[in-house]
This record gives sequence, structure tokens and C-alpha cells, in this order.
Amino acid sequence: MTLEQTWRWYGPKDPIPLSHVKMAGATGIVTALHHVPIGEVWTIDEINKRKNEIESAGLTWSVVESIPVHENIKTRSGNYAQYIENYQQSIRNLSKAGIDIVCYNFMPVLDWTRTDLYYEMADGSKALRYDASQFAAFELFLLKRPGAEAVYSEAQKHKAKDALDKMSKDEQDTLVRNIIAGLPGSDAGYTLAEFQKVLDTYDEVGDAELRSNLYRFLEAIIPVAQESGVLMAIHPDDPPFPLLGLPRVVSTEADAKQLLHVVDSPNNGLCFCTGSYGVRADNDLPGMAERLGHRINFIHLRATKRDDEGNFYEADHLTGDVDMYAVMKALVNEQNKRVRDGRKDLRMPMRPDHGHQMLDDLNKKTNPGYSAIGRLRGLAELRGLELGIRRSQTD
Ligand code: DNO
Repeated sequence: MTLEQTWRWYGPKDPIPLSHVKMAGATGIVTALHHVPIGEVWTIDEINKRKNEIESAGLTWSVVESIPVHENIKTRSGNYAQYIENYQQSIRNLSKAGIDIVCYNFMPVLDWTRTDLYYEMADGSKALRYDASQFAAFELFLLKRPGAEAVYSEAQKHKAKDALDKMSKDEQDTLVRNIIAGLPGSDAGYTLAEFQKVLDTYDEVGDAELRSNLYRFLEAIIPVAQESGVLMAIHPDDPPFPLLGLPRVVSTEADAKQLLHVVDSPNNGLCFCTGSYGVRADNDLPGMAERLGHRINFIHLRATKRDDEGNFYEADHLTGDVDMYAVMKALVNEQNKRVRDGRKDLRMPMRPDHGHQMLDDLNKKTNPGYSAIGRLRGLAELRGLELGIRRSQTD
């Protein structure tokens, strides 16, 4: 028994074909119907079409990542009731097609956020990076968000101004694009003006309101997931702190515990993303894997390296701040425990999350974070780590 090895694939438009995924040794595909507009029902027909395509390549559709949650659901405004019904129907339809794990997130407006998509590592490969001063420069001087001044200290504002002055006009445009045009898998891309308008829809939605809207959403969808035998997996905030005056409510162990408690069902589970939770030094990743393990329905393994200034970059899978050995050991123990307890959810799908752009991929068009070779390296390292742990437990 091993954790199920999976690979994110963006569908027929992904530059990496399924035949290559197979060679990487993954058996499960993680994907979504990216062409279906957010909020609409995923029909059985569309689901089956994608499923057949995956199965003809000798792979399985292991996890849906993601059915995006419409902004109206997060702010509980407009057509949110209809969007929740549609979400419920998509869950039922997936279940009819035999797909039973669904990842999603509840991050307002932006999905994952980075400032630099080509940060050069010492070995020449390229990584994704978040630079706090550049982000502040974006917010203060390029977006000019009303209210932004109040969240930064004078020292931070100076640093942001320095960062801005160091950038050429082109670099500033790239920064804006990196933040608002949407990274792969993100829900949407905006222009600056549209972006500010969407931010304004959160004027009345603070931390408490967003939490409550998330919990009401869970109360509506988890019973349907339970009836349908679908396991939901909420992805944490990336990065795990509030940005742009928007609340973020899935950033810490306490946040995770609270949402698991609100609807206490095995179908209400987590996507344990070590790269996202791991950006906060106060998140004890191995401890979380152990304590929350029974409710982990999907796993993203990745490591970041942070500094004291609020910056971080995506490190190699085994050499970031996350103690990947201890995390893997906790996950292996959890899977063994599920076997002993006679649980049915034994697959515990994991995917190498992101990877550096390296080797031949440096000259190819790749999705940021989702090139083939960097992820192949990550998967190979993680697979070896798991094997080593398992063998040392039985030998
Ligand atoms: C980035 C990802 C996110 C994640 C979604 C899940 O690589 O971790 O795009 O898939 O937030 O809903």
C-alpha cells in the first residue's frame, strides 16, 4: 500500500500529455472541467467525456481540483442560492460518474498569489516567489487600493517604494499581471479596474462574515456529498494570511479544526497542502498531519522557504521549511491506521505540488509551477521518501 500518486493535469490544453504523466509514474489524474463557467452545473455528459479521455490513456480521474466556488457564495449575495444548488448538482453528477473526491477553496477574489514566476535558484532552475515589498508596491502604487495605506508601517511603505523604483515599466506590468490575471487553475483574470470593483464587493464581508458564509456553504453541500459518497477537501489559503484587505479563513490549524467541527462528517475534509500551510511558521505541519489526519481527503506536497521579511519562495520538495520526512511519516501512519480501522477511504491521493522549471522545460512554454520535469523530480523524491519510511518500519 502507498499513498495514491497523482498529477495535476489541466485538460486537453495542458502542454503535458497524459502519456507523459504515465511515464512520471503517477496513476491518478487531478483535473477539472476548466471550460465550464464558474457557477454552472457540471453535466454528466461533460464529466464522462473527460473521464473517458483519462481512462483511454490508462489512468484514472482520481480527484477533482477544483469546482470553483462562485464569488456570490463567498459574499452570500446575488444569486448565491442558485449557485449553491448548482454546486450540489455537480457533486451528485460526479458521484454518478464514480468520481468521489472534490477539492475546492474559499479564498476571496484571488486564488493562489505570487509576485515572481521566474525566480532564479542557485542551480539555475526557476521557482515561484512571493515578495512582500513587491506585493505592497502593487497594492499601494499600482492598484492604489483605498485603505491600503493603513495596513503598512512607514518602514514597509519605504521598502515598497524602493521595490517599485527598482522595477522597469515592463516589470511593473508583469507584476500586475502575475497578481490579477490569474495563475493556472485560478478562477478568473481581471483588469485593474475590474479588480478593484470586485474587491469592493467585500466591503461588508470581514473575517466573521466570510467564516459564517463558509460554514453556511458547508451546511448546504456536505449532506449532499455524504448522500453521494463524495469526499470534499478544502484547500487552504495560499498564502495563508489576509491580502488586499480581504479576509482569509482557512490559514491555520485552528481554522481547519473549526470548519471540520461545524459540519462534523468525514465528507467534510481537508486538502492538506504543506506548501500553503507551511508558509506560516506557527503552523506545525507534522503535528497537523497527525492530529487532522483522519479528516485529510487529499494531499498536496510541496515546501516553501520563508525569511523574516514575509517573503517566501518555493524550494525543492524536500529542502524547504517543511519537515517533509515527519509529514510523510504521519501520512503513512494515517494510511496504516485506516487499514486497521477498516476504513474505505484508503487511497489518500497525493500530488507533488508545483516544481521548478528546469532542464528542457526552461525552453518550453509551461504553466507556472506546473512544468513536467520539476514535478517529476518532486514526485520521484516523495515516492522514495515514502518507500524508505515504509521499509524501515517493517524491516
Ligand atoms: C495552486 C493550487 C491552487 C489550488 C486551488 C484549489 O497550485 O494549489 O490553485 O488548486 O486553490 O481550489
